[in-house]
Amino acid sequence: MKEYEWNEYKDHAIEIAKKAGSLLLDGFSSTTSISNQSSDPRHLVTRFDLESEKLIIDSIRKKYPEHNILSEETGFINNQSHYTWIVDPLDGTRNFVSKNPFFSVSIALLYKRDIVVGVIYAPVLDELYTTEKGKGAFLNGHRVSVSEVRDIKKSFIVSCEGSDKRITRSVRLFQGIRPLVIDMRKLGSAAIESAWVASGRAEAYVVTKINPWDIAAGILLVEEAGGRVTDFRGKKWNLKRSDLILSNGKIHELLLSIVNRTLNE
Ligand code: LIP
Repeated sequence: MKEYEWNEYKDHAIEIAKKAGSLLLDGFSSTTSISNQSSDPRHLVTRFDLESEKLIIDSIRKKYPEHNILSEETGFINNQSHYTWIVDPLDGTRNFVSKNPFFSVSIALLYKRDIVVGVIYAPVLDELYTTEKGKGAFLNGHRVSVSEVRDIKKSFIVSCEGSDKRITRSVRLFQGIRPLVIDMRKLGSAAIESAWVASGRAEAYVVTKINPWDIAAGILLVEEAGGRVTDFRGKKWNLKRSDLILSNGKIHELLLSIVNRTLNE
């Protein structure tokens, strides 16, 4: 695979993330109330999730009709390709509905088992995070890197329960980690939380049961920013691994042992 090809895919992901972001921005700014389109009241889906997803999927299908797409609301479109686009058309729907600006569009491209492109766009913040395998991580065109903090006591951690509805483990993780660090917060968008690790705003993101569309772009972003991503057993990410630590690398081993001690107590 030639390098310039990843670049072409990244440019396309940027173009559609920005278009989807501007659609979301219109919805966010409008005064009309936003209803849940899902029959399951625990799963929040607005018309903006669906419109953003349609825009992104239509655009990918037009340009790369032979590729697979895994998207939050539509599921898996399997064309038996080595390429799979992983899409969250609106990550942080709860924030969006509550008029909290921490929401984003997240688009990643998987080639075989490797994430090769990642784009996260937070339209209200006007922050565009981009990455391509082997080429570094960028925020609005400026290179970013993970933080240099090595001391857990000086670490700022972001966290969420992903799709873990029982939240027992995330409550225990808060009890186990929070007393040891500067602060531990939930921002409400996994993509933004991982982007914060990549850009050095947080030392780590600890998450249980996260779905691939929430995290795929963020994983490559953190790795390309010099960080480390593993599951709670220290194993490399794959589509089936959902309990994850994304960190600056320096506090990773210690955080792994704290997480395991806390959950196995
Ligand atoms: C959300 C995540 C958020 C997590 C939620 C949910 P959605 O994604 O990004 O951080 O706590 O459980 O998965 O559903 O808004 O795309």
